[in-house]
Amino acid sequence: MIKLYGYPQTRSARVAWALEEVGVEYEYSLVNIQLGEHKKPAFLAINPFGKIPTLVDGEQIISESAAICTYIAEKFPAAKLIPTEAKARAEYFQWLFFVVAELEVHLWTAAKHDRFLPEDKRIPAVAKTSYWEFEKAAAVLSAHLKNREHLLGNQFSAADIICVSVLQWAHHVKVPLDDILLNYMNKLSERPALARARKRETLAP
Ligand SMILES: N[C@@H](CCC(=O)N[C@@H](CS)C(=O)NCC(=O)O)C(=O)O
Repeated sequence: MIKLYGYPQTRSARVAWALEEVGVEYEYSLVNIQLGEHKKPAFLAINPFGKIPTLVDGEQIISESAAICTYIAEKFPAAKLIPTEAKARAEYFQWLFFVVAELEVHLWTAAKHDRFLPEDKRIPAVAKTSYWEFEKAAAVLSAHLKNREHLLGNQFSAADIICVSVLQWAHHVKVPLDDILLNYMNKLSERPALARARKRETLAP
């Protein structure tokens, strides 16, 4: 059975969401990052990078939430979380990489320089510039979503899971989002699979 290593309110929520969308049974293994379990030998033997989410499917061990969600989308094609036709797939990967490499990276850099790095490594100006970079990428995303319900138009995809998760994070830390982005985020956040994923993470032993 597929096993997801995760912790509530982290990037593992994206993977739980994708798993719930495809409707597969999976085991949820809680890695308590507050207690540093992700840096202990038992978990490092699974993912030497010591990061969650990590997915184990038989012999296959996968990290990186965008790669994991894409793997799930490919493995369970009936859920249609990734297109099959070449042009639509190119669009899927374009937006997925945009979200990870042009949007999320700036939020994460800002968050690190705001509060996660050791104090002597934080540079307030880097945080400020990163929020500015995030806003620039968010404006591109907003223009794309102006007349679209999803990143790929009519089709909900795993790229939306990653994108909505990044916007939820931005919203949570009070980064302003325009109405187009808020509507997109709020609408897709109503999907029942996300509610099931959150419940599953909260109930994890
Ligand atoms: N790019 C990775 C980031 C993974 C990541 O940084 N996960 C965080 C939780 S959201 C983590 O494991 N943090 C613990 C640490 O870095 O020590 C992904 O998208 O999966």
